Amino acid sequence: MKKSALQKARAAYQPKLPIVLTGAVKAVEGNPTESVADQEAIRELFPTTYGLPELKFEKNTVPTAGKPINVGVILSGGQAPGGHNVICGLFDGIKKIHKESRLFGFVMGPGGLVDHKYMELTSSIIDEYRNTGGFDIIGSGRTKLETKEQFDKGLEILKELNISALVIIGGDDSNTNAAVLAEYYKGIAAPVQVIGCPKTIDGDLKNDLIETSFGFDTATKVYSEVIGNIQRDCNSAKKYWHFIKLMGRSASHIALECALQTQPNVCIISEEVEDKNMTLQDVVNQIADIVARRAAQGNNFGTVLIPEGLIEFIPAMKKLIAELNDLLAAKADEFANIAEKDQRQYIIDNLSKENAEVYESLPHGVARQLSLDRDPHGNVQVSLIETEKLLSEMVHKRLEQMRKEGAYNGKFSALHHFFGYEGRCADPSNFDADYCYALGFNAACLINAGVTGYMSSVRNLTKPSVQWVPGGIPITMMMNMERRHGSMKPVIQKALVRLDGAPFQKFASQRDDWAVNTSYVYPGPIQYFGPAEVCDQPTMTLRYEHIGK
Ligand code: FBP
Repeated sequence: MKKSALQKARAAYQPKLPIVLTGAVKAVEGNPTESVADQEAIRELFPTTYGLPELKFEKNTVPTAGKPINVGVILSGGQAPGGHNVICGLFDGIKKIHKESRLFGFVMGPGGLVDHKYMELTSSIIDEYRNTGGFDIIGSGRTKLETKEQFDKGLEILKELNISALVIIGGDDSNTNAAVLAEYYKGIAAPVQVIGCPKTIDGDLKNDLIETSFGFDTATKVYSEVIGNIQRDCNSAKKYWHFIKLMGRSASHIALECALQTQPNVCIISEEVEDKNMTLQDVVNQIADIVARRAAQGNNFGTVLIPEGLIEFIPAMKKLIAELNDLLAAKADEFANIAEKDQRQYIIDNLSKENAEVYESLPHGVARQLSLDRDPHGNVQVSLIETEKLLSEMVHKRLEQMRKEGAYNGKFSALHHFFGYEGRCADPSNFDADYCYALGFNAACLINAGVTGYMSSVRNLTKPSVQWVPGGIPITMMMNMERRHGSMKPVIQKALVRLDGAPFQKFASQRDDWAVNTSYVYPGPIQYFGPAEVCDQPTMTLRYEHIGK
């Protein structure tokens, strides 16, 4: 395969491990844990893996002799930069335990485990993928592991390959599955440990012990570079308003981080919209007011960042989606047999009066999207809803109304962008290259420590990577009960943007200035070689959350 010059140079990069992981380690147990909420229900569902202690690795003075182990690995869900390095770290970690250890990758996601599709990852394959973006080494998929049949089918191949540990690299839903699988295997005394790794560009899989999910750093840097470029174009031509939707599913972490990096004129934060009980029209009016204020100064251009999950956070929409989820789960077969042209009316007839009115008021495209298939985990596929176009059309209408009232006298020409897929497979930044390698290597240490139902955790991330703190946290600790597909299920609680958190507070204290004055920042592309202040900075979210600056 032909390689670019950067690919060749990057292949030689040696990710830096936390110093603790460079020699023999011992696992030190902390206090027993509790789930974040619904303790009784979670304890009952996870009788053997609930309440386990946190683990921290420390240097061991006595080197321990390891035995060869066979390990399986799965990439699950959306791509995130650095996934290959998790696998490389895991490979190097198990080889360090014993040189005859072997790594098997299940292909195209969790479905590979169930369908017995796998490949052995040898050192020559691994070396091709060091420090590269993408998940193409084994592919990824969104199959949800949830039934006993799937678990038993998986166990057959694990036994056949003599695999004693499975590492699932995924987001909140996939790690929920990892916890359920760990509990099932432990419950039936099957000799397979299950370890999770925190992946997602969305940045919503985090807590005190998982400071960030991998991929968020690189993806937000890629989006910020492009937003910066657009801002420079927009400040040069001075004739367009750019409406930029950013991936991130429900949470607005990506939009917020990009706003902190680029200082746009407007950035909507879904969590704030919900907190202030805003309607879609309120959001539109807020943007239109800023457009009008800038127009009054002769500036008929600007940028608006929109988190892709916005629609779900508008309280009226949230109620509608909740009822739709239940309705579509309960009447799935009936709905599937209704002709497409009649589906809209069917939904209106079956919703409560209040929600039917909201549904009817939506543009047809958006309404249709809300009634289409959920992903296998029951999520509305928000990336397919064209919120950026919806908002700009509504802003246009509002501005025409303001013009009639004498409150606006400008030109409004909008362009639309959606950034998501552009950043998910970028070559990992130095931060993600190191973090992912450490997460994978640390997963090997958790396997060696004999635990199951744990997530690989590497902390202290605002410090240089050699000072990072490796360990593990029981996945059940992150769980609560939520309604999915019409019934209550144990799931990892999503970390949304906290309005009292330092990143949002920082943004809120500056946004009025950014709205009217043109204060754009141009971050430029990710740099892999050069001074640490250019190449090794973590995200602003991480910096504000952990060191306040
Ligand atoms: P996960 O990491 O949770 O799998 O999702 C990442 C993500 O990029 C979301 O931001 C986005 O909404 C979704 O995947 C898009 O899904 P798909 O890749 O199936 O189009």
